[in-house]
Amino acid sequence: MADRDELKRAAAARALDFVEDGMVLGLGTGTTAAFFVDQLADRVARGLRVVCIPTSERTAAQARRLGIPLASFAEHRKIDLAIDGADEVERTTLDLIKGRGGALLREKIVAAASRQFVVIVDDDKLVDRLGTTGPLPVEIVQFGWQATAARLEELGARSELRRAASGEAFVTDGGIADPAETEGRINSIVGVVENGLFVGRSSAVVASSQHGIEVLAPIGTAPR
Ligand code: A5P
Repeated sequence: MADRDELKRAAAARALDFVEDGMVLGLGTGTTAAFFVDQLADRVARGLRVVCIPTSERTAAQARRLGIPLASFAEHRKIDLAIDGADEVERTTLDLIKGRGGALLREKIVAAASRQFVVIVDDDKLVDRLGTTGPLPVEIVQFGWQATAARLEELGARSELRRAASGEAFVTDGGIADPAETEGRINSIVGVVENGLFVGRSSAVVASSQHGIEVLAPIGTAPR
């Protein structure tokens, strides 16, 4: 029986197949993304040429330590391929909840700038409906957070402050019925910076399980 870390490592290894020489890569945040960064470093050491834009200081430090060349949006406005983990993946749509690791804003900026966005998960993250295994992170500004939280509750959620600078909360009882609408409604509240719903952004999801690896593609496209 593979343990969870082995499953994460296996998904990360499969995602390396999407990487091509010369690419600008987006590097995600979290334990699964960290396995990807480790394995990417081996390829770089063997001659792969890539430059990477990290989604957090944590990932930047790891990449720097392992000798992966880093870049920023100052040099590259578009990213060829971003690889990141997720907290939940909806099986049918490949929509995601991300950000329980606290990096959702940078992650979403990187995903939005990426031509391909490949998500790496173990199969525990696959769900029938988003919002069923935990809260939806919502990043809000510190000033007036109580008022912003009250507006979020008007949408029918229960909100809970995670820390002063980055509020989170938001899980409706039966999960999130319409992620696209919810994403827009949350972000239209003054004081909200961004939320962890990633709707229509996944190019592919690499999901590993005890039975092997599956590459899921959005409906209408073929898996690679
Ligand atoms: C970071 O903010 C998150 O979006 C992570 O990508 C997500 O929490 C998955 O993390 P793990 O790979 O550690 O489960």
